[in-house]
Amino acid sequence: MTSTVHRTCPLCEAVCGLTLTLDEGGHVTSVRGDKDDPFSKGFICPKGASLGRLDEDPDRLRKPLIREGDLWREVDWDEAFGAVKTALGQVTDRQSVAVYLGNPNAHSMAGALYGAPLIKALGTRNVYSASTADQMPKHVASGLMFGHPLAIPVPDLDRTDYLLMLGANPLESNGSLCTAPDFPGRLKALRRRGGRLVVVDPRRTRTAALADEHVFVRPGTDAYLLFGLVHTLFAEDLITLPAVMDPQRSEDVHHSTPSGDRPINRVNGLDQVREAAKHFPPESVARRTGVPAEVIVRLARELAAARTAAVYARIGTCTAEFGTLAQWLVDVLNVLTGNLDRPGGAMFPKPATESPARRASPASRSEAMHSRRPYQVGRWTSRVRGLPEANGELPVATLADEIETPGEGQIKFLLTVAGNPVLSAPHGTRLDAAFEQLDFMVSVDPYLNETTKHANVILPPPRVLQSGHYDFALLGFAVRNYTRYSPPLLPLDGQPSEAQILARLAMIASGLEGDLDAFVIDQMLRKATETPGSGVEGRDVAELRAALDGESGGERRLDLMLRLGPYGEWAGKGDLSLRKLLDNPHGLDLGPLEPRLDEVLKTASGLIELAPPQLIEDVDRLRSKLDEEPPEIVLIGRRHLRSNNSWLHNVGSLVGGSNTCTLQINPADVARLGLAGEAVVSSAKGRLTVPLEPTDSIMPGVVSLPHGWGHAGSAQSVAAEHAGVSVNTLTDESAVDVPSGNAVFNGVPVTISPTGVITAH
Ligand SMILES: Nc1nc2c(c(=O)[nH]1)N[C@H]1C(S)=C(S)[C@@H](COP(=O)(O)OP(=O)(O)OC[C@H]3O[C@@H](n4cnc5c(=O)[nH]c(N)nc54)[C@H](O)[C@@H]3O)O[C@H]1N2
Ligand SMILES: Nc1nc2c(c(=O)[nH]1)N[C@H]1C(S)=C(S)[C@@H](COP(=O)(O)OP(=O)(O)OC[C@H]3O[C@@H](n4cnc5c(=O)[nH]c(N)nc54)[C@H](O)[C@@H]3O)O[C@H]1N2
Ligand code: SF4
Ligand SMILES: [Mo]
Repeated sequence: MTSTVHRTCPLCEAVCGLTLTLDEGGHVTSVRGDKDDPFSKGFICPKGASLGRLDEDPDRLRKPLIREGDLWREVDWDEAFGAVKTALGQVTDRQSVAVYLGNPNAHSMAGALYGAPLIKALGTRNVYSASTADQMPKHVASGLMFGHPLAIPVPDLDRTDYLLMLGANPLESNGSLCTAPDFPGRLKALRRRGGRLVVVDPRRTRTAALADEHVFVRPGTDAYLLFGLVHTLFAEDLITLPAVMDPQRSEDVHHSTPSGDRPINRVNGLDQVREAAKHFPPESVARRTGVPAEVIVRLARELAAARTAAVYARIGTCTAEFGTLAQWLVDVLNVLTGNLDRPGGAMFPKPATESPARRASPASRSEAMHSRRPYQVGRWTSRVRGLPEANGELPVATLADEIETPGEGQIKFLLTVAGNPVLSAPHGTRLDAAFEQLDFMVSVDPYLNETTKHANVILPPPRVLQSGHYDFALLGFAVRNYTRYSPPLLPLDGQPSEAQILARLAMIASGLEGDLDAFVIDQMLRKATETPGSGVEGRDVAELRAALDGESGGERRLDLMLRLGPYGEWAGKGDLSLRKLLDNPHGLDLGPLEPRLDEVLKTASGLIELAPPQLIEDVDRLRSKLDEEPPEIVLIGRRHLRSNNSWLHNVGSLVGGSNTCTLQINPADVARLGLAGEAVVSSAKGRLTVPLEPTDSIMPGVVSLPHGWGHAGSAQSVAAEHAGVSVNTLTDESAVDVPSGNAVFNGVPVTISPTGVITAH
């Protein structure tokens, strides 16, 4: 007897619904797109189609491992947790403990629900994650402008008339910080309805090929380009939104209540932005970016003239020297063109599990407003390099410093959860050596890989199909409001769920006994019953707790969040609950995005802070390099549709073909440098020999190497055969985006020489 089941694909941000066929033994016999999913409507990509093979990869760990010297011993769960407990018990200073949370935490219920309690239980400020190798600039820009690091507007893809996209390649990545299953189809639909798509990228990507226009840009210079656009809007008086007024020059200062169509002052700092932009006229910016001045001027005019438009920028612009400035300017443009928070523009999603506090009405907020501390970065700094904290994390670019440098607070104990920083962090090769110096390391990971091989204990989560799935994080960036829950499809067979693994680690770290979920639920309920407008204000905690459904603590917490959410049965505006999601296994459409700026804004002023002082200060750094001569050759990254950072290279159907670790290089550079076949790429940090892939789709003076490779000698048999090299041998951890501390992967200066000829860098 086979069975047909439905679940969300956990492999990327597109959250596609999948329909799986399982045989009697619980093996996946087919994977298709779920046609009845109202969001993904049957879309699937090659990764989703391989979910069965990934789920049953024979190299996945099934039992915990303890390392003794170079040998690994399979142990039972109690022994594994016992070893962690003993080692943590010997730690006298909790600041010598560090945790690193990798990307799949954004895709798992365990990561979303247990990551924060685990960090709290560890009681350390040494918190690192893939976020500072990724989107931290966006959080910082949003935190400073809108008052909350998760107030991230997304392009209203299905309705916009004009999309300016920088440093993103959704035809390979399927989208990021913009959850949109079938991103390619949505872009085609945009063009079909007469809309215009402009892509800015140093490579003519598949996304660029699909666009109306592709603009080549010199890596790392997007902030200049965006400032050139802002400059033009001011210079040509193209700031069209009547509602945007500068309260500093207005009688009618803020805090007007939202009412109908009456224009409201919502913006602070217009003058400062205008002043800052004066330094970036299109002609100067053109020299730096390689984008002709007339193109910059035309793009600004087009943006302003479009009926609706959105600017969207992703990893190519984030992991760069001026990542936060670029992310800030993206939303400055969305504001100045009147496109923030309106249909067809850049809008704030309203996810089903959003907490009551996030959407407190302006009226109930006004009191709290004055006592609230504004969003801040750098509340503390890292010990060795003094880099700023952001969102409670320190930059992964300084993890090696903190392990290697003796003194109070030196990291001696490391916990990694779903991360592979040896391959993913800037200059990860240094971490490879640094991890050897640790007293103890624990990894929660299904694979023995480049990072986890340094661990003393590896705790593997169960198979994908044994885990429940809810996209707590990603649905907050969805281009339509939507919700879907996938319960576990197969029983656990005596091993703990990943949620239980993380919860048990948290209990070990806190030294407390009891049920972590019950504790969290009570805390949330107490807060909600005290929050005006939560829908349960004044109600009895015990009674509410007893009403919750769910087979596990995680499910009960999901039920609580859904009920308290904006569509929840307790919030009074809907009837969402876990039960309702279980009854609707294909997911539920919750409608198009709606304007909601008043709910979202959490700044102390109650206004959009268009010119946060920290960012205006960083503009000086940008200005100081405006006339700098660019390096002769710079390195950037890229992604491939059949890959996923460092960890899908062990699935045979996904490696090979065009998914290989090659150096894309312009044929003019190949000829100029006298290269053939392979070449040696050198940076300030390292050197690699790589096969060349000459292509005129990349700008001269720019080369591209994907990340996540470098599996030589891996315990994963397929990955070892397709080893490739790690680009993060070359990247430089000493370079960071200043406001966010984010890693710089794009625009790394390199030299290239024929094999056999080594040039000094
Ligand atoms: N040069 C360069 N470097 C980059 C980037 C780049 O563009 N260029 N991109 C950066 C970006 S955007 C990111 S997000 C980071 C990613 O950085 P990381 O998160 O450190 O790296 P991943 O390769 O995603 O590693 C994921 C790990 O999680 C494990 N895993 C998979 N599923 C699960 C699960 O369900 N539970 C658990 N516990 N573990 C699981 C995998 O085996 C793997 O070890 O890399 C960054 N590094
Ligand atoms: N198939 C697949 N999907 C993935 C992943 C994967 O590894 N494989 N990883 C996931 C993760 S963790 C993330 S964060 C997302 C990322 O999602 P995207 O942001 O869409 O990532 P990329 O496909 O790397 O596209 C980045 C583009 O930026 C360009 N670029 C490089 N430098 C610059 C620059 O300085 N300026 C500009 N304007 N462009 C530049 C690159 O050429 C590339 O085309 O993808 C996710 N989805
Ligand atoms: S696009 Fe992403 S979510 Fe959809 S099937 Fe592919 S990997 Fe899964
Ligand atoms: Mo990422």
